[in-house]
Amino acid sequence: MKILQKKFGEVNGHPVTSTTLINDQGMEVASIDYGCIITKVIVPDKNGQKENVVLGFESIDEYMKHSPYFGAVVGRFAGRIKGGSFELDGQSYQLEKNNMGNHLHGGLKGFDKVIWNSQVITGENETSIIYTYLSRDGEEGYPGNLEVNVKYTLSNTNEFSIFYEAVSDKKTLVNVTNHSYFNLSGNLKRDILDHQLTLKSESFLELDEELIPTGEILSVKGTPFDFRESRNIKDGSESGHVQKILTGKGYDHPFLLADNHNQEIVLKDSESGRVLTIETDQPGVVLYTGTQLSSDFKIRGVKSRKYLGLCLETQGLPDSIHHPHFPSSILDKNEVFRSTTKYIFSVIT
Ligand code: G6D
Repeated sequence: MKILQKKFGEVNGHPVTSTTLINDQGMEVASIDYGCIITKVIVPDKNGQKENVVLGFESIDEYMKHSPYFGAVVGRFAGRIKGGSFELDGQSYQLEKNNMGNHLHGGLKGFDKVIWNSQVITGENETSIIYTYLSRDGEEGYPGNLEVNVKYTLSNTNEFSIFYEAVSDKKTLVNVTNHSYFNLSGNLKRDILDHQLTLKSESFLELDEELIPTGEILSVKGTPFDFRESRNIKDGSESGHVQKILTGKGYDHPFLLADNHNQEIVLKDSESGRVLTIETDQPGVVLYTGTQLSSDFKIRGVKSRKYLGLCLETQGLPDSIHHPHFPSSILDKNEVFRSTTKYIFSVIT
C-alpha cells in the first residue's frame, strides 16, 4: 500500500492537498481537502488496462467554475428540502434557498465547498485518509455545531469504503453522501447509456416538477425504474414514463433499499468488463444519470455532456423532514450518526 500527497491548488489563499491511496494491485483513489472531492479512481478493465472511472478535474479552478458536485461529499443535507424550511421541537429554521426556491445539497456553501482537515493512516492491507470538519451552529441555517468525520479507505482487494460519522450539540438534520459520477468505460471513452444496472429496490419516490418528493412511494414493477434484474440505463431513458419526462428523460430519483444490503447495487460495463458493486447501510440511493450536465466545459479533454456519468448517492431520503413516513434524518443532541458505503471494483471476462 502507498500514499502520495501533493499540493493541488489554493482556495482563497488556503492550500489544498491531493492525497492518492494506492494498493498493491495498482488501484488508485485520489481525493482533495476541498469538499473531500474524489478526483480519480483508477481501476483495471478486463484486459488489465488501468483507467479512470469517475468524472473529475485536474485543477481547483475547474471544480469551482464547472463542477456539479463531481466526487464531493454533500451535506449537511443531501438532496432537496422544500422551501428550505423546517421545524424541530417547535423551533423554525430557514436554510439557504439555492435551487428553484428550495434547499439543495447543503446550500450555497455546503460540505462540498469547504476545506476539510485531513490525516492519513497507512496499514499493510489497507490505507486511509480521514477528513474532519466543524460545521458551525447556524451554517447555511442549520442548528447545532456539527463535527463531521469522513474516512476514505482503500483495501488490497480493490474495495473502497467511505465511513461517515457526525455529532451535534443541538438537534439538527444530517444526510450526507458522496456525489461521484461513475463511468466504467474508462477515461470517459463512452457515455453511461449502455451501462447495465441492478438495483435491488421495490420502490422509488415520486417527484414533483421541482424534483421534490411528493410523499408517494411508487412500485418499480412494470416501470423503467425496475432494476431488480440487470437492465441498460438506455432502456429507461427512452421511456415516456411521466416521471422520466419530468427529469429530462434521465433518472434523478431516490430509491428505497431493502434491509439486505448484500450486493444490492451492481453497475456493469460489458465492453470494458468493469463491475462496481455498492453496499450501504443507508435506507436509500439516488440514481442520477447526469441529465443536467452542461456541455460548455471539458473534463480532462472530453467535452462534458448529458449521460457522461451517473451517480449512485447512497443516503437518507430527500425532504424527509416534511414526510414523517420516510426514514428520519433528524440527529438528536449528542447522538452519533454513523454510516458506511462500500464500492467494490471487479471485472467480468
Ligand atoms: C440536479 O436534480 C439534480 C440533482 O439530483 C443533482 O444532485 C444535481 O443536479 C447535481 O440538481
